Amino acid sequence: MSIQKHIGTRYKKNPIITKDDVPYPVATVHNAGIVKHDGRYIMLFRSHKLNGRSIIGKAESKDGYSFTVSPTPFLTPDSDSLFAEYEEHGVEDLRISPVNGEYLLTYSAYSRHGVRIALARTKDFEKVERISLITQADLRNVVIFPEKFGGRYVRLDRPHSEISPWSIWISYSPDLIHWGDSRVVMKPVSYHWDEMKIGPGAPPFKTARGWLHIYHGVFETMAGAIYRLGVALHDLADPAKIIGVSDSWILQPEDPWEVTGYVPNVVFSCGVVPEGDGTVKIYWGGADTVMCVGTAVIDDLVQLCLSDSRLPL
Ligand code: BMA
Repeated sequence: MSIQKHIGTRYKKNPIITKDDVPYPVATVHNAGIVKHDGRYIMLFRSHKLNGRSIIGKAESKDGYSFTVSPTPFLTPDSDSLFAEYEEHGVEDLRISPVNGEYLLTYSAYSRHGVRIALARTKDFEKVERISLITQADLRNVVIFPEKFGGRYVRLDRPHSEISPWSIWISYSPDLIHWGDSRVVMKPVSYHWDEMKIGPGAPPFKTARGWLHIYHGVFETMAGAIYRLGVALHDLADPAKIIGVSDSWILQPEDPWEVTGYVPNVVFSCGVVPEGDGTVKIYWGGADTVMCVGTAVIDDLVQLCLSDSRLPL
């Protein structure tokens, strides 16, 4: 994945899912959360409907490369609870975190009131239960760590600000409903590939050296914004502490379906799958239009954070 040349490989048969693989009318397939559940890869992807609003579809695979899309969407805006008012303009960019024997789903809920994050849970990817709206507007890109720390759930999030470039924060909760103790953990760097804004990407996963987090960073050019992926390592015991952040991006738009599409020059990840052989499958949306995958060696990503690190703040 010309990831810094020697780190990672793009899958040769990208893109792995396009709108033509979806059995209901959609304009795009992108920004998917993914986990391995009962030996199968379950992907929950975002699609723009033909009215421009987003819904979440489901796809399954035995090998992580070849996916079959379910005949009906997995999650559409709610119609009859408090969630309905806040999801009226669509649901987007879902992340999946396995915690305590269930999967926590965080997704952007769009409405006339702005964008906020909704939290739902599932055990089997058949039944979904909405739990709570866990942020106010304007905030999105919430990823929950797969373990609790000191009895509390921990998330990375990304508030919007008119005063400071949009940055990555951490927040804690005893019950998945009330969140607080928030503080900033990582900021964009001026005149750098991520100088405009950064945000959480895939839920972090555990390595021997720390929690590895693939995030996105944005650079504004005269021809529009470029979305790239970067990598950061959080302390195993205290995820608010960042041990290292790679100075270089690990993936940038290069393939034709990343450079051109619904939104040009975007690679955006909401999910990765660490494998038992020391590699990680990284999934990303290309140009907000198609889904792609690549692999990297986990140790190489860790080393990048440790040996070529920029300051997190
Ligand atoms: C961000 C989000 C993502 C999207 C990206 C590029 O602000 O809306 O869902 O992939 O922009 O368009």
